[in-house]
Amino acid sequence: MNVVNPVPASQRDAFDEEALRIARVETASLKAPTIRAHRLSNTHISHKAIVLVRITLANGVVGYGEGSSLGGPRWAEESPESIRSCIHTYLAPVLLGRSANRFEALALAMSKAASRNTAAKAAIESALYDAVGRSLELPATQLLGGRIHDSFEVIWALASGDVDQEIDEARAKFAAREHRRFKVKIGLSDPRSEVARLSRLVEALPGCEVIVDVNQGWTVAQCNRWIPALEEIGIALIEQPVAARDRINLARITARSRVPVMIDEGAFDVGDVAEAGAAAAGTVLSLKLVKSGGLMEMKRAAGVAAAHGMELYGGCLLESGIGAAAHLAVFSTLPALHWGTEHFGPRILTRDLISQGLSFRDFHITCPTGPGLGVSVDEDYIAEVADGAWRPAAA
Ligand code: MUC
Ligand code: MG
Repeated sequence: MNVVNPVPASQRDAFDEEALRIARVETASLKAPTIRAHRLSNTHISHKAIVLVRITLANGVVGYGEGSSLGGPRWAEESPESIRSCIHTYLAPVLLGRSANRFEALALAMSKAASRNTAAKAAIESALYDAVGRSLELPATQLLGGRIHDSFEVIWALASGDVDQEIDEARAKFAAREHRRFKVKIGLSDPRSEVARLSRLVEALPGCEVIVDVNQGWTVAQCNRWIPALEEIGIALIEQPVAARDRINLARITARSRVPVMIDEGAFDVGDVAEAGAAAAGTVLSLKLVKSGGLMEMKRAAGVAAAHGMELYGGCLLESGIGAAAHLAVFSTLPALHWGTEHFGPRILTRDLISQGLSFRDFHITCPTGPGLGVSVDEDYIAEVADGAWRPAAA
């Protein structure tokens, strides 16, 4: 049978790679204030340091990406300063002039130009998906396999360390039908007092689910002693209790615990995920762009974890609406995101960097549907909180 394409070849050629060439790569660094101090085992913040990437294509279309870090180089090796300098010195020069739609080739070029530096690479790749999606008038999800999910249950993190404040905060979120799952940051003080804090929280929040993130704060001995107490009070999930490098002990802890254990800082790239999966170091994986180094790579990490029977959790590093949208673009194309997502970052900022595109309703966050990442970036507010204005990278 002859298949006749009704569109003439000249019009079919609307997909113009010349128009999609990367003409400019710029970065800005921001200090966006948060609504309260956010305390983790190894750092605390009262403003969020953000690196933004703005990529302009030959057709004039602009895309945005976000590079996240926490407490400078504390949560992981990358800091706002290193993210910016890596982009300007090593990544932008291998991208400028090339077609932005060649996502895999550009990721390869970036991996040859710099090892790791995953937050920097993720920021760039987010901006590429945004710019290409906007150029083709397609949501980024369409370039990632197409959407399966429209929204996810969204977790809120309690991290002031003051239990009365945390109870009030959680009750207000629950009453507003914004959140009913809460992640509590522990590993900051002695485990006995933290278990008492958790016990009060669980009691004060009927109808809610409480999970904990130890951020590598416990020794193996502390895990053996205190995880049974977490189980007793009904904690639903335990995130990264021991040091990131210690997958052997994480596997032992996972095998002993009846509460599911999630690996976060201990698994960055797909190789880490494969090793963690094979060793059963955690039965849940936290997915983060800053760990995977890009949208496509995060999707691959999800596939590898799922092949090892791991459940998936939509992690964050307190990104604004720009970073949240990039994560949601990938999450919404995954067969399953068992634990929902914790992209509360847009709400921990006193004001988000986007003016529209995301909504929090009925305990869920709704995935954007517009072209590219589907969010409208608020350049005026960005200028207000910039501590390093937009700077172009040289070829
Ligand atoms: C982490 O380790 O998960 C994400 C949420 C939060 O409160 O801290 C971050 C980092
Ligand atoms: Mg974590």
